[in-house]
Amino acid sequence: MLASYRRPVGPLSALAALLASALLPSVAFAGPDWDEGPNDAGSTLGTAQTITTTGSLTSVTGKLGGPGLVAGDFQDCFLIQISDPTTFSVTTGPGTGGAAGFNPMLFLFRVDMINGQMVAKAVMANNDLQPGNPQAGLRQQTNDGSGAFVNQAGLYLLAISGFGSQPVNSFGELLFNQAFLEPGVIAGPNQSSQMNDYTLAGWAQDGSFGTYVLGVQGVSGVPAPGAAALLGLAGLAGRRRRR
Ligand SMILES: [Ca+2]
Ligand SMILES: [Ca+2]
Repeated sequence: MLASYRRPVGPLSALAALLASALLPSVAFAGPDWDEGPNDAGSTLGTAQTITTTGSLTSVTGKLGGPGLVAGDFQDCFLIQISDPTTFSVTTGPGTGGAAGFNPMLFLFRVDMINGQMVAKAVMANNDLQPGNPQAGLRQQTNDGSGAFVNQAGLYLLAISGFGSQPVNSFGELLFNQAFLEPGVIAGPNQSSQMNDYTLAGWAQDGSFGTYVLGVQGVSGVPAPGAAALLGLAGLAGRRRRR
């Protein structure tokens, strides 16, 4: 009986089929877009927003709200999956705006496990794409001579702030080579010989703020099993250490 079952073809489904056949050829393939939405993406690994879209990601829209009654909003952090390091790029672009003078900076961190703790380790930073252009961008390779680059696919933390606000380690030391403040420079981690902690612990100060749209390539949503496994691993390690 199942083989003879057919959906009734009414005017509506016929119209839907017609629309689908008319629309399909003109719909360009594009990955999904992510919107920060009303729940603020935080400033640390623990409070980052996890991007969970299926497949490749095209854009991220969000807002740095600036000063607040309870807590300010000067940095937004997102957990992403870099799926293709060779084509990886993130660029602030048309659509940015908000408060006058908003001048975005971008930072990338590798999510890793150190002594059973999930940490975000400094990879690269950029302030201005080129002289006269305050928009920021990241790609696979740095160009400050550090040799830092996105060497493998996996879980990363992407952070955006406004000029003046940059990440520090638990000692309050700036995580990135300050050459990143020069237009056109994508810089790696701080080259100081004194540095021995390259993990994100906080932010040096507040910066400018506004709305933003990030154009993204080589990135996808974080696969649920991967994130769960990583978090599970952290929990397991924590339990082991307490014995
Ligand atoms: Ca925000
Ligand atoms: Ca900038």
